[in-house]
Amino acid sequence: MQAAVHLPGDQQEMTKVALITGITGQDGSYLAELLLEKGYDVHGIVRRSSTFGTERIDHIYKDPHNPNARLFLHYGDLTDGQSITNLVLDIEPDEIYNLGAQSHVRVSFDQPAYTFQATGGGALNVLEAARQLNKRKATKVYQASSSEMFGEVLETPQTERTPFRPQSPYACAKVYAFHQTVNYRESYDMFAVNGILFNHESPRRGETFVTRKITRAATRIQLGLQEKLYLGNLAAKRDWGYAKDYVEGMWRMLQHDEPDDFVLATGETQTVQDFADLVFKQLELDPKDYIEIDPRYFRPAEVDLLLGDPSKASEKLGWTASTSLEELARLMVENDLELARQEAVVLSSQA
Ligand code: NDP
Ligand code: GDR
Repeated sequence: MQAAVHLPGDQQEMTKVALITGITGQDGSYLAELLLEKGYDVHGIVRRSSTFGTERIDHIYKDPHNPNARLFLHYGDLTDGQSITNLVLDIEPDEIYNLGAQSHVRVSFDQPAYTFQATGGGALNVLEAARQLNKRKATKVYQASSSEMFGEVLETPQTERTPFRPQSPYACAKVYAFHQTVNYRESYDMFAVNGILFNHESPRRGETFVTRKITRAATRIQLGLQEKLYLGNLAAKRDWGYAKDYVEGMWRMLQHDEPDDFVLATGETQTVQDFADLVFKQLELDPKDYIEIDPRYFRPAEVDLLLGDPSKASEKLGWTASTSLEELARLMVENDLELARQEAVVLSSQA
């Protein structure tokens, strides 16, 4: 489907405009690719830092002086509400995807206040900016809500109706953002939706999340670059899918005829140990020889089991997670094996 709308009365086509917060992250990079493929102009908000943090989107970025450029980056920060409002009013996006967040659950215990400001308050800043824009132009908002909001296990599988019992500062901030999204939808008649996404991974996953930590370590171990892999709770169960499938679901939520909240999940759950076994097996290594437990990676509170029911998204959006965990692990292993090979070449050239 192309992102062009026909104006009544003439044949002029308008290109749709999207704004993505968190565009430099895993999901932001896949979503930007998807929207560019669909013909959107894509704007992204990036944080200023002393080094570039745009590795995940460098391959789709063109110099803005290039007449074919359709991806535009702007400095901003979710904690700076005025900067978000200014950008939204300047860009006038048709669709806003709020993916920016301090997204690491373990880190949120170390930085609870900042996590709230970025992950909770940031969402409010985006909604408020959209409300201002809505006075002159309709815009839609996607809020990146999370299965972490379910927290303590009250029922499985978890659905859009399962109550929230958050168990980390991150999850509490996401619950706040979830409710504000519903509140803005109902109070101001806005098209604002929550995607309640279960864990989704990829070769672009941040290296301190457990799946990528495992694929990076196992591939480095195979090439003799690392001896051990230190992990925390191996018994935790997660419903893991492929990020590329999930960004398609985000887009479909904003194309639905009415704003609503949707779970995206695979409907299957595995332990961290299972995922490690799968990866080490693909590399013909025995995980028992390499994995050790380091209590530093335990969390003050742990979400023991996440298992999502994606049937509402399947029925109403025609969305399903199409990549198996085995395939996902293979994609990640292939990518990380190549990175490890490159590292080995550099090291041997220095020897
Ligand atoms: P990442 O951690 O990979 O990316 C987070 C993005 O947010 C980065 O672009 C980061 O910028 C940006 N960001 C962080 N703080 C701020 C800030 N103060 N102002 C502006 N931008 C900021 O996350 P994912 O791509 O994995 O996840 C995307 C969203 O979906 C997040 O909100 C996450 O909480 C949520 N989510 C993720 C799930 C998953 O399994 N991946 C599941 C459910 C929800 P920088 O690059 O500069 O750090
Ligand atoms: P999660 O992802 O907390 O579910 O949040 P993460 O990969 O960090 O942890 C998954 C499970 O693995 C256990 N674990 C470890 N985790 C990490 N990071 N490092 C370890 O060494 C380790 N050992 C065991 C954890 O205890 C946990 O049970 C992710 C993020 O993307 C959130 O932003 C998102 O909202 C949720 O997924 C859904």
